[in-house]
Formats: sequence, C-alpha cells, structure tokens
Amino acid sequence: MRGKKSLKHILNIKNSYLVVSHDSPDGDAIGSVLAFGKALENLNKEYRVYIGDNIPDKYIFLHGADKIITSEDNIDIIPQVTLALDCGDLNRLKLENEIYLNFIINIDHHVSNNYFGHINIVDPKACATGEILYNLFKNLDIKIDIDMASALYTAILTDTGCFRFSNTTPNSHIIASELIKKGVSVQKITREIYEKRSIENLKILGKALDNLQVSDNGKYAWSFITREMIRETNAKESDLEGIINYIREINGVEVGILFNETSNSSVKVGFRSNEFVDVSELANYFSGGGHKRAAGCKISGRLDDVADLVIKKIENIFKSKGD
Ligand SMILES: [Mn+2]
Repeated sequence: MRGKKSLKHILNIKNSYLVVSHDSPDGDAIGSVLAFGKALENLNKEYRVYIGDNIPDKYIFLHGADKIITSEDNIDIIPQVTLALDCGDLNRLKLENEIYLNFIINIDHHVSNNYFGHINIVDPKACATGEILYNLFKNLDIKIDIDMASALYTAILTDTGCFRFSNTTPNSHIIASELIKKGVSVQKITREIYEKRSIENLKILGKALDNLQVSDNGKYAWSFITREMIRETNAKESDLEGIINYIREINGVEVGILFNETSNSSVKVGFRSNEFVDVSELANYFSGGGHKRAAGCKISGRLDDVADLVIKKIENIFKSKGD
C-alpha cells in the first residue's frame, strides 16, 4: 500500500506531530492516539495528543491519557504533521485552526471515511483502528512497548465489543494474543473499562429502559434520553455509553436506536443492528456515519420530531424488506 511507504518516509523526515481523533471518543479513538503518541515518544519526536472533547474517566488508567489536550487553545506546538486516527470525517476532529490541517495523515477503518487526508490509510475490514496501527507498527519496525500494547488491546477490545461483534475476525484474536504476550493485563483492562460503572450510568440506564419502546413488528426498538433525565441523574455524556446495546439485545430486535436530546433543537441518534440492516447507510442518510452494525448522526429539531422522522425511515426500510 502506497500510504504505508509514505508514512515511513514521513516518520523519517518530520519531527513534530499532532495526534488526534474524533469527538465523543471511544476506546479505539483513545487507545489509538495513545499508542501512536507513545510510538512517537519512543522515536524521540515532538508530539501532542488532542481530542476536542471530554475523555471518559474509565480510560484514564491508560499511559498518557492524563496528558491528552482537550481544548484546541492548549495545543502548544506547531506540528508538521497531523495524524488523524479512527476518524471518518474532518469535522469530528474539532480543529478550527488551519495550521493543524496543512498536512493530514488519515488512518481509519470507518466505511464512511471520506478520505480527507493528504495521505489516507483506510481499511474498513479492520475491526479497529488499533488493528491497522498494530500492522503498521510491525511493518515499519516500530517496537510495541507495554504501554502501546495496552492501548492497542483497549482499542480492539472495545471496538469488537469484547470480541463479540461481527467485525471480530481471526486477526483480531491473533493480534490480541500477540499483545497479551507483550504483557497486557486482560483482567485489569476489562475491569477498568467494563466493571467500574458510575452510579449515574446505572441511574440513567434505568430511566432509558423505562422509556423503551418496541415496534409493532418487534424488529426495532428505541429509547430516549432527555435533558431532564440528565439533570435528574447528573449523568455525563460518557455515562450514556453502552445503553444502546441493551436496546439492540432484545430478542427479535434487529435495530436498536437511542435518541439523546443534546439541546432544545438538536438530537444525537445512535444506531446498532444485529444481522442485516446496514445502519451506516441509515446514518449517512441523516448526514452521519459509522459502521454497518454501529453508526450515528446528529439531527436538528425537537426530540419528538426527530424521533418521528427517524422511526418513519426505519419503518420504510423494514417495509421494503417485506416485514
Ligand atoms: Mn474505531
């Protein structure tokens, strides 16, 4: 792949890097930027890691997570290269200043990636951006230390839903195995990420399950998170992670949808599917993006109106499939 060769050349000649990923960062976004950041540190390069959003507490145990810059104003270098990891769309990098957009290397696995980089290494078959990075590091003879291994393991673990989702392949397991051989503590990482729930997460989950609705044909189900629920439970954005999976896991349901009222006039919509509905197409239709089985978008409008619009669209998908 041409991209890999150019990346090798760039790593040889450029000394200053900004490593970035998407807003509402997940384990793959955070694991990827931290792994690449540590690789640059080991190569004696100047670098900063930036994500323009809050970092969920559960990832703070990863090496370097406490140094992630979350406000663009605090970036204190002028990088020669911006490394965009796990991000399908330039807007989600939350970078306003053009000096950060001069030279972008885009490394990602979203099907919806629109090749916004000057160099693009995009592989939608990879289960996680962490998988692409593992292969790149191997190919470029970049040593994977224990901190990088833990970050890459986190990336793959979270994007495969603990090796349960359909993107899990023999390669996901082979790479996980190699990372564990490097000393990754499976027990510590799974405990940090999955077994340290906040009370707020459980409270908002309870309310979301109270609001649960299932379609007449039983094929799709949805729930709402309102501003009021957020106030009552004191939940943060990161406390909402995982709620949508409960909806998708209802027996018989193919598509799970979560509507999250982010303001009076804006709603974040998450989609998950089990077997046959390509929710990245659905999200694309509403100017969002993602993967076949997990995608999302933001829609302007009041919560009720947005929900009606989206549910109608999904209803039509099932009608066209004869359900
Ligand atoms: Mn990812």
